[in-house]
Amino acid sequence: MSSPFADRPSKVLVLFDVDGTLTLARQGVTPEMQQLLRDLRKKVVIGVVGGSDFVKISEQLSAHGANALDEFDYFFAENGLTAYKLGKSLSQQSFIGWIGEEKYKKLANFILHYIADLDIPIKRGTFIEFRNGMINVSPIGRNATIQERIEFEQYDKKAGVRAEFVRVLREKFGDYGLTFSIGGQISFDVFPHGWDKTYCLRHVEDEHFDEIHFFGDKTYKGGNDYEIFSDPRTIGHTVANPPETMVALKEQFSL
Ligand code: M1P
Repeated sequence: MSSPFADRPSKVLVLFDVDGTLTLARQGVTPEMQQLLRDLRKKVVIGVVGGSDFVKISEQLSAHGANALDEFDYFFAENGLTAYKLGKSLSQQSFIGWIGEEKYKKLANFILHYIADLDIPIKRGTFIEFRNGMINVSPIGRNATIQERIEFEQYDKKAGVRAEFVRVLREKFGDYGLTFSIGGQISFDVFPHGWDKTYCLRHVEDEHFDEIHFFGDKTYKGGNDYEIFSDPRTIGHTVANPPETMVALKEQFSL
């Protein structure tokens, strides 16, 4: 069968993280980035792989009248646990199906007790966000505003609230087979070992790309881009923010 990407001059896939790479954290894509990605797509196959859920990522990338699903060849939310190829759904994974109600209840109860006892400057709402393929845990709560997020991130750099929380969970639930990944500003993701961003690579195997590039900002050990960045199947690129991504793309792909 011929590839749906036969129109691209190179058999190359370029995958992008979202927050900190294509957009600022939880914000929309700029028109300049959108245009650059459209130019890149004329040359190679492009995809996005974010830790967030589908609704949030598509909100961020659907800016300026665009429909995010139409702008990317591959669209991977929750690390690829929710996956689309050319706008068509490939598959979904179930965290609760994997962990089971009893074990999840113990984990959720422990997390909520731990947060209740945390003395941090402010708390908002939604401390556990239950997703298809993972849970996301936030000590301040996911209802924090953009400003409250920024302040929490600064506070957490010194206080290490999330690092200590994750340490305790790893110790307490060591036999659960879970990965705890601090990827954003106010929270961390919890999912089974192997359900990190490398998970999405299984969805592209059938296209036998010559090269798979990955651009991300949290590519250091412990960051949620680390596994896919250092995977032998990818060529990893570290960027600090969206403007740096644009410079790197222009250089790498002569745009
Ligand atoms: O994409 C990185 C992370 O973005 C969000 O993190 P936070 O709300 O802490 O900034 C979350 O959606 C998280 O799941 C994701 O990994």
